[in-house]
Amino acid sequence: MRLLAYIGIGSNLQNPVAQVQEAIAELGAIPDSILIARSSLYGSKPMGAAGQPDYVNAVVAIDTVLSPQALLQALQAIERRQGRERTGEKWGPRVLDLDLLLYGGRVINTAELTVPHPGLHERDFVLVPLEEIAGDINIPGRGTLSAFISRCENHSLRKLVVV
Ligand code: A4P
Ligand code: MG
Repeated sequence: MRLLAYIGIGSNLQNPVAQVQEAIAELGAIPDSILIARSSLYGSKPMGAAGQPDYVNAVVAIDTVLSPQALLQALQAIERRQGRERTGEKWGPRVLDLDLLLYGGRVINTAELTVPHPGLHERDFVLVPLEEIAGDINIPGRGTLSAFISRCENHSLRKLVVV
């Protein structure tokens, strides 16, 4: 069955703008899937460890027939290809982070996968680009997106003009 999945992209190392753009191209090449929409790129102040560089964030929508597990594996393969290393540091700097934000209207709670993504509704750098391409959608089990945007912590989000 085809459905829409939303993927959050984040990078704050090794030319983050280029990392995010490359990731969007790679996301568009995932088998059995079609890239439907991509948000603008946004600059944001880091959530988590102080002293790390600012992030670049974006969100894309993908029409897919892949299972959520297969999609997660495809995301992790892209992270690895772009040199992602898992240091174990919570909210530490990274070359590329791809999070499965929403998978249709599904709620998933397994050892490998929590969907909707657990931090989604608290992060302006996810909610604002998501709203740009999805509008005021329902976040399954939580409520409408706009209700969270007004409440979440401010990371000095700014739309980047990329030429
Ligand atoms: N996993 C479970 N659910 C999901 C899901 N919905 N999508 C599991 C993706 N992965 C999911 O992931 C650890 C495990 O989570 C995976 O093996 C998968 O089975 P990871 O990518 O190694 O961990 P992580 O992303 O480093 O998790 P962490 O530390 O919770 O980071 P977050 O929550 O992703 O946040 N500040 C700004 N301004 N912008 C950012 O983008 N990003 C982070 C990272 C910190 N600060 C930031 C930003
Ligand atoms: Mg992640």
